Amino acid sequence: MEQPWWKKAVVYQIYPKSFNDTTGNGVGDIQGIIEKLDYLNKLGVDVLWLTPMYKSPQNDNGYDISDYYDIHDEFGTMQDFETLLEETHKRGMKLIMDIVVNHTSTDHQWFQEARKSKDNPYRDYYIWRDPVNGEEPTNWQSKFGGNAWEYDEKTGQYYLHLFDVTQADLNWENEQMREDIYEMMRFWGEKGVDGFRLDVINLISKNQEFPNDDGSVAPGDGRKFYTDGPRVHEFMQEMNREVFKPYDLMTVGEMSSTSIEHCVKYTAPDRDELSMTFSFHHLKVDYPNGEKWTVADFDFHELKQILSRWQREMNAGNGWNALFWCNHDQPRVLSRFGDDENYPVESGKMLATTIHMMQGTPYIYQGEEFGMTNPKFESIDRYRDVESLNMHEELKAKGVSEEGIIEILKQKSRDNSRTPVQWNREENAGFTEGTPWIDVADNYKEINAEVVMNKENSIFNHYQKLIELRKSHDIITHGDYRLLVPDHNQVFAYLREWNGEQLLVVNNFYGEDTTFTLPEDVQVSGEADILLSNYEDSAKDYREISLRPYESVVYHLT
Ligand code: TEU
Repeated sequence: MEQPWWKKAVVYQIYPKSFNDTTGNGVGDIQGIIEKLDYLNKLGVDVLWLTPMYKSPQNDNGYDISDYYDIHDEFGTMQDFETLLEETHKRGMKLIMDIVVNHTSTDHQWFQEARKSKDNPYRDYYIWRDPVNGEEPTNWQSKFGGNAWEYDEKTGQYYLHLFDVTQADLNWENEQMREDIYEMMRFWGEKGVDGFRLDVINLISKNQEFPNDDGSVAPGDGRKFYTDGPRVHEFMQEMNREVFKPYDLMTVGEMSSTSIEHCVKYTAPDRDELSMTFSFHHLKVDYPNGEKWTVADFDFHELKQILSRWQREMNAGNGWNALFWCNHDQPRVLSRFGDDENYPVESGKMLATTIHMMQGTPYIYQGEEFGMTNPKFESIDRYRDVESLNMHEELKAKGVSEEGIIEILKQKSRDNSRTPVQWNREENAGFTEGTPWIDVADNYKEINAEVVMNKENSIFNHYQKLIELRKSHDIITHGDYRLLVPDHNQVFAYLREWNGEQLLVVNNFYGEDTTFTLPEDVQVSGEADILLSNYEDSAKDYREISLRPYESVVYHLT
């Protein structure tokens, strides 16, 4: 059977606001992306994903869209966008847009109409409920803090916002609203975009009874009433029929608190829903008891178990994973699961290998390819993210000290990944000639794309090789997966098997030496070649390996 092209592709995520500014206003723009297309081509990625660039008041950096048909002024014009698309295609790459259809900005014309009166034709495009005993209709919490319902004086009802109060949830029960959304998506399909990343798409179908949450997970959690909700698969199939199929689009759904069972359903080819899904369970291994807002080490065993389960069970169900460590909502992986001070190059490469040798479509987040780190901002005035600012207030109200809050934000804030891309040693790391909207990390003179590109055996080279390997070795795409030495306290090793070939991937996740012994029940065949390693002289004999700090080796056995 012919496989879809995106099964062998590697995607690069661009957060335009922090990518490259050509106008000097301190905010990245579309022309800035065009300037760097050759750089991206050199890296070897196949697809670019741009986070939202539509018109928006930018309360949540563009995830609050006020006009789906227009480009936000600071980023440029529709003409710029068309040029970007053309230039991307000229270089043999594809481009996917980020689309947010769980909610719109409250500045969107639909919401402006909807709030006017209860009988406005757009009223039902959103989710309105009467007060219950003079209070919020349910106790559900917003993901950015506080109750998820906002009272609107004019009509005396509450509207639902699972995120910021300026991000009103759309009512997917309304057929006309759905048709308007599909029409808008077709507009971008007509322009020639190659696909969509669908923001929190598994939250669009809400339990229509809107019950209170009894607090079994956390007080007022609410997630069980809208996560992978009652009609979500039906809506995905409808969207596929109306938009994805006719334009032959690649699609990746961002799935909040989902399950493997649902992700198999979203992505199994015979169900005609999505191409692949992002899930986040492996990025909660430093949330003790589910609590993100605390300083914590990560649980290495849990990390291995979660990634391995998703590898095995998605494969078994014919589903397809999007593979990633970083995005614009997550801290930098090098600071999180690696060692950004003592072993930045070794651990950066090791982490890349761990995820890129798995089955799925890998995503690289801007700056990851040359080892960007968390900026470690020491005071609240350097943070910009709405979630971080809200949490600062919430934690303060709970009595956490200012220093304590900063320690948490240094580890957990979404701004950790949103600082400007460090292009070179010049002022503001070459990102802007003006004042950047958020500070550049202090380490830009040592860690930047230019320095790294001029070094042999750099992290950048390592990413290039990983991308090439995926193209030249089908086993990476098709092979079965087996976790080895699950109880080892330092080593994350796995075996891929396909068509009489094997890949043995061995990673030391810590800064101390250790050894790996191939389990006796593993049947290995023939000769081993080292496909990739992060030390020059890794051991050829894979049966018993002494591993140095963060050492990572990929053996190909044929
Ligand atoms: O994120 C969805 C989401 O649930 C998160 O990863 C969120 O950032 C996290 O729960 C906060 O702790 C998507 C976008 O990627 C994010 O940037 C947006 O803010 C959010 O949706 C709302 O559109």
